[in-house]
Amino acid sequence: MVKICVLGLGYIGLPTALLFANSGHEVVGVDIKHQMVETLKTGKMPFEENGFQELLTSALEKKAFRAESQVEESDVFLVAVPTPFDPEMRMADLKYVISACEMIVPLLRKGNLVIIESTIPPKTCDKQVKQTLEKSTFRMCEDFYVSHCPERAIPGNTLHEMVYNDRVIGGVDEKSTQLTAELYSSFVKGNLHLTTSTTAEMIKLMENTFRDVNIALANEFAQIADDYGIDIWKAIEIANQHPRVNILKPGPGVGGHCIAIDPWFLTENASNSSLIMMARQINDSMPQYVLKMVKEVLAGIKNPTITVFGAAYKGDIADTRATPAKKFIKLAEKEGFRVKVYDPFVRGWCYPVLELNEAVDGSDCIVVLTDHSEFRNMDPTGFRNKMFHLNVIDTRNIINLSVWQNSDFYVHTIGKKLLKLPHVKDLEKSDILPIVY
Ligand code: SAJ
Repeated sequence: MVKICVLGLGYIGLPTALLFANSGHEVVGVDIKHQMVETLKTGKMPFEENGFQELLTSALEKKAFRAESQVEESDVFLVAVPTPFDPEMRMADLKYVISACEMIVPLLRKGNLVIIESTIPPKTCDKQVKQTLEKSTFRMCEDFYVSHCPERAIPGNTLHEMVYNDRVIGGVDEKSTQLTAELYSSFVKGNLHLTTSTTAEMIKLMENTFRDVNIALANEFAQIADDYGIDIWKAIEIANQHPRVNILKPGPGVGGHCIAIDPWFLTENASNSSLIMMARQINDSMPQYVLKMVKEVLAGIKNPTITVFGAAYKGDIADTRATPAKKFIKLAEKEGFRVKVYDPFVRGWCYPVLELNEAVDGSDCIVVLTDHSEFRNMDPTGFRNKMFHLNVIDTRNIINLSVWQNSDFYVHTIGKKLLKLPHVKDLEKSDILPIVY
């Protein structure tokens, strides 16, 4: 058993701390957010996901986990604080990682292991982390050890992926790697891939960049398909039958705290990264593309109201970090649209999230932005008497086309041109612009 101090009790730090606590270690979880620590002290999870509460209850019963506001002397320090993106510089902002390392400095002892789980640009362990920790009297690789063990779990299925996914473990030297691998083997059931810290830093960023670039490709395909009037979803389905092709899904853009940000950590100091930057640009421009669809569908309608279905950045979670919905709503409001929002998971967002009936009342168009399961199975019959015009724009291709069409809705799907006129009750046909989607 070792004593582990986890700095940062967010979406990754807290479940990681609890997994270690349930695997026979003594864990102290530290966060600068006082409220978070207080909530944990009462035995409650500050945020919910499948299995989190049970894990906390069991760790507390074993007396293996404590939440505190101050860092304590330990055998292992695990840093899982956020790495924000500095949009002006297009660089990783390492202030929290460095400040966490600074908190460790006065408590550092000979033989300690410091693990960075936070996402960091290549060379961070070798340079900034080393530099900060060596403000103590100790030297890296002689007195203390450092490694990068990036988190790779997907929000929505965090616990399962933390336990069963393979892990990448990169130490600043062999001993750091070995010590870290030994520790993680206490709960990880996937394979442990041992490498150097810089390679591990690069691998994590490559994984998310790979996904971003491939989503950008799908988004570009969708726009080309709209130009040609073909169904991109059918085309992708058929193309993906090829044994070496796996095209991802188009959508309203890329959200979350990782995929929309990590590519910039890779490019910040790179001499050639035009493809990665271009992919970022394509994905970031998707809310504009969706707005263009809305404008075409609602052309000619006075004082249009739209209803956004989905504020979360992806399906069946309440997470709104960097959600494309926010940019879309901002742009739509600037264009003069009145915007109402419905999301079955999200509460207390920067825009009011309404109940379903209130959100569709008086609306001219529903815009589905998130792939929540509820939207897949939704029957819109009840909206008919509430909405002003029966249009729906599906940016995820998830709604049941025939059910919505049977309810008299005009369905417009991204990447799937539908050559029909929009549903406009109160206009002469001659006033209506030809519809493209
Ligand atoms: N998206 C699409 N089309 C797709 C797939 C996703 O538009 O075909 C969109 C989603 O709707 C969402 C965004 O991309 O807005 C990101 O969602 P995601 O499910 O791809 O990824 P995240 O951000 O929830 O989690 C990712 C994961 N990384 C990879 O799959 C390579 C996860 O494993 C990482 O742990 C996580 O980033 C992280 O923390 O880095």
